[in-house]
Amino acid sequence: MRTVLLTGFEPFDQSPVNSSWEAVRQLDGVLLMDDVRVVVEQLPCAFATAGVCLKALLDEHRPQMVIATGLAPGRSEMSIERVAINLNDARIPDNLGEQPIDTPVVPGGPAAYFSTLPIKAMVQALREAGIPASVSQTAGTFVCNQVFYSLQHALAGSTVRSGFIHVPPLPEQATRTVSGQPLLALAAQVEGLRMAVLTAWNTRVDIAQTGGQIS
Ligand code: PCA
Repeated sequence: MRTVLLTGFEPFDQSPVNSSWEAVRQLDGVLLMDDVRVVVEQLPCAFATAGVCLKALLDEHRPQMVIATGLAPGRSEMSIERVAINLNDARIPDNLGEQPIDTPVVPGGPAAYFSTLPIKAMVQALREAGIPASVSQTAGTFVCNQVFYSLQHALAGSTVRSGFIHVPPLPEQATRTVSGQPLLALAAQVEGLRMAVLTAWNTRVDIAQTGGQIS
């Protein structure tokens, strides 16, 4: 049996839920095909423990592909992240009260890593299914970026492909977000993640389609 590891985060910033965890937990044990199973795990939202926890999960599950996910409070689309940077700069404290400012994720590591997933094909598959999606050029500088960078660093040079997806808030989180902000229903998030995983698994060479921005 081959394994795809899918992670979501625990709640943070006083929110009672984290949409990334609510969505990924519904895919636990799903078979992508007869011999490919999705395994789901939750990561802590803390700089000191998230990366350590992720590395332990890589050792435990020995996955063939990894997709980490997190909540992006200000976004309305499934954001397929392109790049992880070697920088922590926290606007708010994490769940352990830590708030690093301008520290590296990995001292001496490369400035950045690209996703090794077919991000354009994933965006296209979601859009064709009517699920809002786009390529994102930044995963921020908080714990999600730290996990994304740690993931790419741990798997650099291996055959295991990996990347990160930010998901929008759920409708029940609306009171915590800017009024009028689009949200995305849980069912759409779950289906979007399932399609993203399946497309990533089945697509070895990404498609050439614009996903860029002017600024
Ligand atoms: N989102 C935060 C950290 C945990 C999460 O779900 C982020 O985007 O960094």
